Amino acid sequence: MSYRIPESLIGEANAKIAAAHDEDYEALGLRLKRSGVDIDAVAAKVAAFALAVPTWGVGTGGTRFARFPGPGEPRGIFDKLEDCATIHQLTRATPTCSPHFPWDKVSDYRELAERAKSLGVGFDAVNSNTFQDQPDQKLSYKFGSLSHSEKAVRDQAVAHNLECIEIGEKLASKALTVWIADGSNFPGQSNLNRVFDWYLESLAVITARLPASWRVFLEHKLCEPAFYSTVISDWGTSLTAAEALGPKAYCLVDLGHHAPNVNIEQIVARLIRAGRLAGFHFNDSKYGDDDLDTGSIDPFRLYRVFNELVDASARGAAGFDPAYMLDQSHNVTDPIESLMASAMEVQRAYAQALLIDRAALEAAQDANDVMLAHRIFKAGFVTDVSPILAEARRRGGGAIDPIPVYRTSKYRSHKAKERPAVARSSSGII
Ligand code: AFD
Ligand code: MN
Ligand code: MN
Repeated sequence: MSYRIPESLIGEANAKIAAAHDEDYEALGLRLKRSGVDIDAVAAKVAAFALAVPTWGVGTGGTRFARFPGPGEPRGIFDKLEDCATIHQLTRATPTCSPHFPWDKVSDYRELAERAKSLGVGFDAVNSNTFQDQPDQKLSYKFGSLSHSEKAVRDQAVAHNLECIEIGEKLASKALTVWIADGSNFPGQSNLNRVFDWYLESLAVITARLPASWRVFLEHKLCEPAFYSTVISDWGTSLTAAEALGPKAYCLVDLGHHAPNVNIEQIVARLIRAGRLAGFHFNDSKYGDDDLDTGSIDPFRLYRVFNELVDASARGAAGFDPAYMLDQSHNVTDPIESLMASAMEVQRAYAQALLIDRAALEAAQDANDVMLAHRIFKAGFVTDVSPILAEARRRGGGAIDPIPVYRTSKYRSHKAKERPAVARSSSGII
């Protein structure tokens, strides 16, 4: 029997800090009431907020220099599901996980779907992988995949994406996320227009094969591993592609995939306006696509992004239905702890953005009262909403304070015994 954290442990841990938590929640409730905010309504919204965990995130990540695996790492998708379920069990924020193929391939998807169901998790978008060569692969992706100069390579990459859709259907997924590493390292290496045409040709075939209820998420990235140009480099290229591909194609925003200092929230606003925002890969960064824990470097940026999302939802923006996911690499922490902390940071930004007095903000903007507008805007960010997040978790059956409960359970040592180390796949490297 594989170890799961007993519900009684969560109950006991909650009981110990319940009185202090109630006091904090009540005090914050009174404070918010003075500004006309109903704390229970905010807690209900936070409780209803869901985001997906990437299956590749529960293993220890690595850089091109080294990988330092921890004990009890998941050995395959079934182990990864257990870890994803544990993150959800304690945080009640991550009811789904997002699989990546071929990393998460199994012989029986019905068994996988049933296992997920019994663990209380579902599947979010499926991710294709044409940025690596697999041992049994006929043609190499060294010089590209969906935008390769040779049709045979493009066809192979298209076929892989179609297989991902087929698998995704068996897992009740509703979207395919496509990130390609295609691009060039030398000026002149490829024609910047022809590669985009080839990409569009390939994506048109994939998009045409999507089931009726599915969407395709195009994930852009400015650089890496192609350091001179990437084929889908930015939101402008992504939007151009989505518009060419029709109503099923949307643009996914990974927070790490932009030039330094770019105003990501403005990109988000524009994509919402175009009705093409697919959703997010949340992470944080200081220098590039660092894949650091969400909210660990720049929580204010995350808050600014959520301001746009709450604004769009309040306005009832047409076609606004973003998918939320974490996408980060854990090199020096226990991935389960990092993913729990990050899920809570996303909820924090959401709760804070819900506190903004939008009518007052609009009035200050219209009156060109800059300082007042800024103060109203920032009011949510400077509020400690931790009691709201804790209350949302508690109401959902989760832990008031998840990380101490996780540590007390010794989940990782249990898994270290159950999961003897194996020769690893590269799925921890992102
Ligand atoms: C890489 C990319 C991108 C993508 C992930 C999984 O930078 O973030 O989502 O791989 O395919 O990290
Ligand atoms: Mn990503
Ligand atoms: Mn990335």
